[in-house]
Amino acid sequence: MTMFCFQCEQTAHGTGCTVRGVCGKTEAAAGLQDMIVQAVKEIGFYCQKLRETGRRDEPAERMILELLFATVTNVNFSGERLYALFQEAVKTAERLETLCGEKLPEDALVAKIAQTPSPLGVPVIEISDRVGISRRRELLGEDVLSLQELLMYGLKGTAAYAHHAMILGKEADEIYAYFAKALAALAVGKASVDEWVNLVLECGMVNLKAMELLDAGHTERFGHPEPTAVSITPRPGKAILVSGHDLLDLEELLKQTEGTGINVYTHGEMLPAHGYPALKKYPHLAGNYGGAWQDQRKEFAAFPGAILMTTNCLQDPRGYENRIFTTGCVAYDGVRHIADRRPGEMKDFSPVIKTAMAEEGFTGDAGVPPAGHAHTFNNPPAGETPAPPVTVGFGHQAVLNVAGAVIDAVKAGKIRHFFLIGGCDGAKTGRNYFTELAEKVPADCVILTLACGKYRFNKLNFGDIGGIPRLLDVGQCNDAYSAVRIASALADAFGTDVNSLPLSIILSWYEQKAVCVLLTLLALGITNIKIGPSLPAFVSPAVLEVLVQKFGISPISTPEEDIKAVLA
Ligand code: FSO
Ligand code: SF4
Repeated sequence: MTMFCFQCEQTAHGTGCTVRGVCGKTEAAAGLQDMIVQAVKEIGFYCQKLRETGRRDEPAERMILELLFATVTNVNFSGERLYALFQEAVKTAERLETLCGEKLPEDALVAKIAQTPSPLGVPVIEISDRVGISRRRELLGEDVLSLQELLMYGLKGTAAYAHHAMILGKEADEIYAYFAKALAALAVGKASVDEWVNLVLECGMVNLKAMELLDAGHTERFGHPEPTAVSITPRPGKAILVSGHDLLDLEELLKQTEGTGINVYTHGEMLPAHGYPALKKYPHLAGNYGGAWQDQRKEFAAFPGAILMTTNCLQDPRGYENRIFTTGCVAYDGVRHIADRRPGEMKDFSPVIKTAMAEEGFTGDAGVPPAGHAHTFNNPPAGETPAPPVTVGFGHQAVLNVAGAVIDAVKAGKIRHFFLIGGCDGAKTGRNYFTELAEKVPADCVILTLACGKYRFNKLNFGDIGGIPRLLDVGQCNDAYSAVRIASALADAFGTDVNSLPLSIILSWYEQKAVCVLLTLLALGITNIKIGPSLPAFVSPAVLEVLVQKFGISPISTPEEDIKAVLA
């Protein structure tokens, strides 16, 4: 079996991971993910056939989201769990085939590649070899492969957001209908270049819908985010750290830890939770710990309590595997997994709570960083003044509430330009660009930020412009929806379109959720986006040329040059 994966920004040598993922994914896990993706294409094909005859298979359509989410970078590393998912996928594909009374056509790409319409009955490893990127590149050529993978990674990211929304009770038929249509196209594999491009852009619009649903799910349940100062100094006491994006998991954990004396800390993409009224009301939601995902091995090792990963980004947990837990779509062999909630019930986080109680917890005086943990919090050594809090909670409602003041400040020339510096963080040294860029943004400009890339600069003091903070943290990566709402409202207020606003978008990307957010921005017609730290390996030179011609996409250069170009 030959592994080949190039779906994320840290792919080996900027071309592809071939032996073991830079993320830590094994060859076996990569092969299983290839097979799951192939099975999802077949499921999509049959879902589309059912829809064409006025039928719908809801469990299968929901399963598509879960299966694709499991193949997103840094989500599921567990051979055992991936194999179980693959088996479920195959059973579903077979059930649908019977229901449809139709088989994938003999000349469909899936059949051609796998040489059998269903993955069943062929050794796992052989299938992976037949359906993986290398084999498909031989059959499709570089550019069609590139377009298909761009579509698939957009689908994976969208599936993750739609899955979150689904858990919060928010679903839309148009999302499922699109997944069936796009996956059927990938299964048959015969679209023209224009058709692939259209499917890719449609993915962007469907992702906007998924993010809108998720926003509604969050704000209806937890209220609209409010500007909130978040402590980054630990409190003495037992502790649980919650990472990932799933606010419902956090809420249930907060409920189950009430009165236990355990303090709950947010990590990474959980930071925006502090802005939601229904979450910030818990006094034991104690603060934010650490930086972005790629620092977790050092920071989790130093955390004196239990850790819960609700979504990506997970890294190899060796050293603290006995006190870290996964849940939802996340999995790692040897790590305890909190099972899904049963209808009408909460997840049972008692193993996490029990583990936290058995750990030492933070010691020392209130407000003083405990010895040995100072570095983790960007704080001075123990005994000295703690670091100031960070402020979150600038979702669309909070920003639009002060839209009048913002518009006046722009008209009066007090705010010259908005920089949206958002996206993922990662381990590459080139990502210092984003810190330097934020630092060098002129004092009469405002920075909007979202997702985990913000940890590159969110502890710096940017001050304010006439009471409007210069750094506005819009939220998680999915809150790109809020950023779109804010930009559209500003465009309306100025009687112009988003491209004519004094607004520039500089995206840092890492995994497939960033891909679907980029597709959303492109589908909305937003041009001249800069992306970094490097361009995706799966975008071929010809496909890049299309993106450059159509949307003016460009790679980042240096902070000085980019600021100069933007403000020119
Ligand atoms: Fe970051 Fe990871 Fe939110 Fe991603 S924690 S990198 S784009 O999973 O999803 O921003
Ligand atoms: Fe490599 Fe990224 Fe794929 Fe992991 S997800 S194997 S790092 S390309």
